[in-house]
Amino acid sequence: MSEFFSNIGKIPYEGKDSTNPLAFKYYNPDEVIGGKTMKEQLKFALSWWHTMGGDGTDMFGCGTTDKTWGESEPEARAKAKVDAAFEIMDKLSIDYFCFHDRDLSPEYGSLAETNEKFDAIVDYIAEKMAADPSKKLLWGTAKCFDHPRFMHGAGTSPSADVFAYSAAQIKKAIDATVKLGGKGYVFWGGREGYETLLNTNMGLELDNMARLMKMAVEYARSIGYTGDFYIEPKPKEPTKHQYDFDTATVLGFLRKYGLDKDFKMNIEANHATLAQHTFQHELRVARENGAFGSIDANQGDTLLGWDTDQFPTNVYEAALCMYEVLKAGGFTNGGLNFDSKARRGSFTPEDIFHSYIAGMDTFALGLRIADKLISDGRIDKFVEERYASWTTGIGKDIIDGKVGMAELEKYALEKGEVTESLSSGRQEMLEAVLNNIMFNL
Ligand code: XLS
Ligand code: NI
Ligand code: NI
Repeated sequence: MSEFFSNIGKIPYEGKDSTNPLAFKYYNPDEVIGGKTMKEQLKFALSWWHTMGGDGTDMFGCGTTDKTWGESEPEARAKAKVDAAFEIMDKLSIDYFCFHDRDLSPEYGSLAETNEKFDAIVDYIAEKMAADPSKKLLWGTAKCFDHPRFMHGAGTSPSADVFAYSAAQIKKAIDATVKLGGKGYVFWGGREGYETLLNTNMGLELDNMARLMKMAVEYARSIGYTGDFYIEPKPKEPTKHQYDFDTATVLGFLRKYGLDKDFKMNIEANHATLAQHTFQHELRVARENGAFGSIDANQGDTLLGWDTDQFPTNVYEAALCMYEVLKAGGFTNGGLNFDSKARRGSFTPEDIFHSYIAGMDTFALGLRIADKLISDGRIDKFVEERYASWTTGIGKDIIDGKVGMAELEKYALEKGEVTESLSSGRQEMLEAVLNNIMFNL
């Protein structure tokens, strides 16, 4: 088998003083941080669609980088992609990957033929994984948004035939996920949303989306799948109104349809900001609701209003993200998938490596800072003290359910003005504490 990146060797960890662009400065896979190795804490994953398929095409022009992997025929190319992906993962010390079915193998003439060719590639990946058990599938998903048949949605299509086709495609993607030992299956509502309510039966569409998810869970469990299902919230793009707007919206949906036991969140940084939330907000909402699952690591651009899927380099955001991950007890079935693409102008093969090194080092720094933030304790202690009134006296009585409206009225009347019970929120001081920890590594 030929080497695709013969000018690039295994990326070493050289530490923060290294100036070698093809070395990690902060990601030291076997170093223990917060009780686990960095490799176990971060669980980095390669995204098959951006890394193996994305050629820089945008709405103003064709691709700028060659992702044909030296093969013109689709079957040979799909195989070459597998070889190249394993080489990239190996050289970058990435253990996990994520795929859409069609990233692995494209559509052919009929669904039967498409499935047959897809199975062959999945078998080929299984062979490669058997030869190198360090390579694992983080999650799989089905690309039910690309082909024209999905123009009005998949599970939310007005056409029952499209719904059935989507179910067939998802069944196959679940089979592949299970076969490759994946512990996650993602539903990102590609075109599950609407453009105008003038043509939309919102109630039926949401009921149907839940029906499809329920069937998927039942099927997967019936073939022995024990992993998690994730919904990946996103507020808009491609449709104007995506149903899975943000974590809070998705939680309401899951609870309404009794799906909350099987589903967790796959939180993507750029989707959080598109919903006008911070990345940390989305992670916190998921964590507080026991629904934190996995992460799509990337970042948007504050000046642009779409999903730019940039490789993450914002250390501040990564630190606050990893703080939430550590507070959630770390990843279980989930991990950090780089749903990120090199900029269109970063078109050389080496840019794949530079991009991942930048993203991985950013999250390695984030982990180091978050661990320090927790062991330093100033922030957590401040928050604890801010809520101290809930641990004794009337606060404790409220929490213990010992008082109602009448008792609280009596208490307030006796107490008089309560403004003095408040203390400063000290936001600026806390931001300075975070900076102090960040730049004291
Ligand atoms: C698109 C989504 C997509 C999902 C997987 O915005 O991020 O890539 O992660 O379908
Ligand atoms: Ni994503
Ligand atoms: Ni996205």
